[in-house]
Amino acid sequence: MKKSAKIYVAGHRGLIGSALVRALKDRGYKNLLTRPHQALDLTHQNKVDRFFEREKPEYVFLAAARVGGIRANDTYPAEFIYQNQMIQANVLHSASNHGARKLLFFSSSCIYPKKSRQPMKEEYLMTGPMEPTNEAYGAAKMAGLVMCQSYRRQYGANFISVIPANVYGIHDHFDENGHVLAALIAKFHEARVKKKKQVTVWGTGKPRREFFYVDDLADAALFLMENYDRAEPINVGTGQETSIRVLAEKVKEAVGFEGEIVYDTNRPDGNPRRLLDSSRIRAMGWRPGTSLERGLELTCRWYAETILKKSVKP
Ligand code: GFB
Repeated sequence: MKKSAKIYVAGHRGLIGSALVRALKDRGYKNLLTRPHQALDLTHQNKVDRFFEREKPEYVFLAAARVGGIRANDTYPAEFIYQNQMIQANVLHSASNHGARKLLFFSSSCIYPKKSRQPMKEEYLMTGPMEPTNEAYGAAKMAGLVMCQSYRRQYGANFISVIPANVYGIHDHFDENGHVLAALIAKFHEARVKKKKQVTVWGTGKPRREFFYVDDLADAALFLMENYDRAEPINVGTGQETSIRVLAEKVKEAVGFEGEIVYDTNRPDGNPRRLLDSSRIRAMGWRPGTSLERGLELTCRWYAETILKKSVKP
């Protein structure tokens, strides 16, 4: 990508999109194209197509999506499957119609089978049913991946798909509909400020996740935009697993909460394990740079400085 290339980041205010904009600006890309949701609703085919016709971006990062943690996925499956399919169908189709040179689609590690062998290699996709709590989102994210492959096969479009591990970081949703790490930061902060004695963590605490700091994902995405041109999706993660129990202890410590942790086993655990085999991107020379401790520190600091000050009153 030339520094002057016209690059569209779809979803630039979200967790992943905002990290991409930071990374692109840091590296001197000057011609970034973004549109807030109010200006361009990506679920509307005509609006999206007119936008691509007028702007003709050369490169597209498709980070716009309806996302959330286990509760949101489980509560709003219809919205998750509808909105995600609409967004990706419109953006991929218009990018192809209006001559984008390359597009990178963010899929999700929840597209792997619930009972997949671990660590999960790209070839294990579609070998078994998905975890029910995130099936609607996973089905949409699987369809997006197959759509990239189909446009490549029929039209020669250079569309690639990335499968990230559980992404976390600044600009995430810090509430009960958020992903576990952000949701726990919010819970522990609130408990500390309100001097509560207990924090309730959902499930058994036994599931394990591969937590991946969002700036590392943005770095990997830029690397793949420059270096990867294949139909096969590619995993990106840290290779490290952490149980929810250990995560909860780390968040408790990072936030400085001194009370007790209790587990609500009436809440779902979701996938028991979800560890990606990222050896393909590793073999290309890419490595993640942020430890979970460092990523947690950065995320907690951002949360305290931006969101907590406005929302929680002692
Ligand atoms: O990030 P998360 O919500 O979703 O993490 P997934 C869920 C795990 O954390 C479950 C436990 O084992 C929960 O029981 N957990 C404990 C909590 N306390 C909490 C809490 O307060 N909030 C939340 N959210 N979880 C995601 C999908 O699945 O995987 C996304 O929801 C995406 O769509 C991502 O695909 C990769 O890790 O289960």
